[in-house]
Amino acid sequence: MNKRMNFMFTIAAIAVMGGALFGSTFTAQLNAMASDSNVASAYKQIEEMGGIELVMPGAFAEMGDCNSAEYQGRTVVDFPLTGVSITLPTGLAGDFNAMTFSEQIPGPTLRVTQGDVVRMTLTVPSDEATPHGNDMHASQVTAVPTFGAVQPGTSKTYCYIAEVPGVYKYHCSGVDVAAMDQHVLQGMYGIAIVDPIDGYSKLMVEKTAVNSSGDVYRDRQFYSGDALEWQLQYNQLYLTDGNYDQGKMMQHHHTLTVVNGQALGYVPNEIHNLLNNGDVNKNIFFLQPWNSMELKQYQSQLMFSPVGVHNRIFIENQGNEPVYFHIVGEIIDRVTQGNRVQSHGTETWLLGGSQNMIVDVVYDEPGIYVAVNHDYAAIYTGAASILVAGLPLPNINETATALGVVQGAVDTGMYAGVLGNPYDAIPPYGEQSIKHPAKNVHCMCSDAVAQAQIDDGAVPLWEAVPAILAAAG
Ligand SMILES: [Cu+2]
Repeated sequence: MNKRMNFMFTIAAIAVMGGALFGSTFTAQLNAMASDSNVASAYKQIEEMGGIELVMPGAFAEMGDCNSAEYQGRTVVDFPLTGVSITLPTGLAGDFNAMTFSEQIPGPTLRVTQGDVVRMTLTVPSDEATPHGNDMHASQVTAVPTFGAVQPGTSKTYCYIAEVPGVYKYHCSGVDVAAMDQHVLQGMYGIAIVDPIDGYSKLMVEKTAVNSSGDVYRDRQFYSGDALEWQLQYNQLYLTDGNYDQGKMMQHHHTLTVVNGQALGYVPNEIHNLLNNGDVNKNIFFLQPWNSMELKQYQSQLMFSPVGVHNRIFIENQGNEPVYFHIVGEIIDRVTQGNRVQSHGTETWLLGGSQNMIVDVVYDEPGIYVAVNHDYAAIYTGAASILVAGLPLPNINETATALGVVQGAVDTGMYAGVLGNPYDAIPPYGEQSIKHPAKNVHCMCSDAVAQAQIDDGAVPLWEAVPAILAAAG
């Protein structure tokens, strides 16, 4: 047996022994649970088992009762969702039969502060063909019956304390787990952001400088915890003729890779073509599947940031395949999971399924940056999202000046001062959010949800841009 094999054998032996030990302890624990009077001693045994203590309390919790004495003195945040099936476009593969939370993919983002109580209600309309459920990863309550099926024509409410800061997936649990893959991969997912109770840490960025003697030295720069914020959720669509194809899912043979529900949803559209190239038909980017103002809320949009500003991106891998998150042209300044820093100064960070992170980044140079899943199959099927930092495009600067709308860009240091940032890429504001100067209507959602964005002040560019052009003659 060579050295490596020997090492492997040792690992295997420890694993087997560990399994046997854990098994016997677990059996003793179950016996202790048999009568109520033994519950206290069961807890004590678990406590004595060390690390298990961190994981097990959820197994003893009652279904998220909303009258718990523990909730007194805490802020209670309501989070109502509706489980509803609608038809939505894919851009590259025809329409598809989507399942949604509240007519949008992803579902609405919940944002609370660590220690808040979430009161979550899922309603399934009576004309919906299937039950749905809601599994919230930010909770620590018993999965059964809390996340169980909600029948059409009924609703279910449960409560929990958001104890741990970070980003968390929530998703449909199908019909008591049956068809859960279908419901999630057809669109029933979203995130909860739990802000740390004592706020976000300031950001340190590695830089160098040259002193007066000509020596290069380390020049770390610090940014406040306040940030311009984004949300990016990665998933796949597995489709045949607009319907979910489980066979393709089993083979990890995706049809499209979606970011916030849309493949290539953050690339230029004909508005940008016009502003930069003087012609709606002269594409800037080689893949522009949502290239028309006629597409309304589905037309692709770009993301804009000023240079030198702390950006905070909440990222979740909602899907079935890994996400190798990378920003072409940038180094990620910080990666945080939960409320613990995982890395400073890294090129790419890997997210497995149902895993999340907070990426902090500052763009130093005006230019065009592309957030990708650095898996080539994912990039070319949808996971390329473009962010323009600063005001790097002389043509747009000139065109916007000619149209008399450039001042907003100059004032804010980014084109969002003219065009706004896409509504669905921006999470609800928290205490340390730098507000975007404007939002434009953008979502993989029904017309009713798009209208709600307009009612919230978002600009429908398909109306605003032709009006500006007409006014400019
Ligand atoms: Cu469902």
